[in-house]
Amino acid sequence: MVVTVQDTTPPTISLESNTLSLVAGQSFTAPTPTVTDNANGEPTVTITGDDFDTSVGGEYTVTYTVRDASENSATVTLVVTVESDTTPPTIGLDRAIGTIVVGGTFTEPTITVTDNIDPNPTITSQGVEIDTSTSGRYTIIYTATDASQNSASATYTLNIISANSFVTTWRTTTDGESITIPTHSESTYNYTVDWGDGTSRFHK
Ligand SMILES: [Ca+2]
Ligand SMILES: [Ca+2]
Repeated sequence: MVVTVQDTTPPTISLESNTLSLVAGQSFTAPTPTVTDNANGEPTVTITGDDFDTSVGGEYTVTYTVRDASENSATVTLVVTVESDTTPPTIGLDRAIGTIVVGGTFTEPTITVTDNIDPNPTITSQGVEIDTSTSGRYTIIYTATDASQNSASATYTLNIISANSFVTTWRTTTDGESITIPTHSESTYNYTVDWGDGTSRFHK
């Protein structure tokens, strides 16, 4: 006599936690569930709803279904909350000011960008076209924008000076020390003081 025992007991499926939080832009990997069944053989697990856009804030439900060989099934859900990224990138330039003589070559500053989420924020620059054939002063604004459209800017100033200009360098060693640059009252001047601490001031 052959006795066939019908398996009518569904598998069980559970997650360590039924909720999960992400910040927009972080990658999502569906956590592995714990599965048991009364019968021999590995029940199959299918996951749906796990292909949501992690760059968009919101609440998403991921459904796990486990099924044994006798078509008994059970489900468990995971609610994923994606928080919007509201933190702008940081942008830095290796120098805030540059000086070249007329006819010289402008080399862009080195730009350093970091963000809390986006590994590659977009960098754009804004400013008038630089004409190195005449003296002048240019301002270039560099802007970094992350995937959630948060942005930050840094300003670069380029001075193009005529060839008969010169640079005078002064070293101060004590706090509050003053220096005097000799000028003639009947002459006109056009110069920039670079304080050496990242700040500078243009004078006419
Ligand atoms: Ca079963
Ligand atoms: Ca960000």
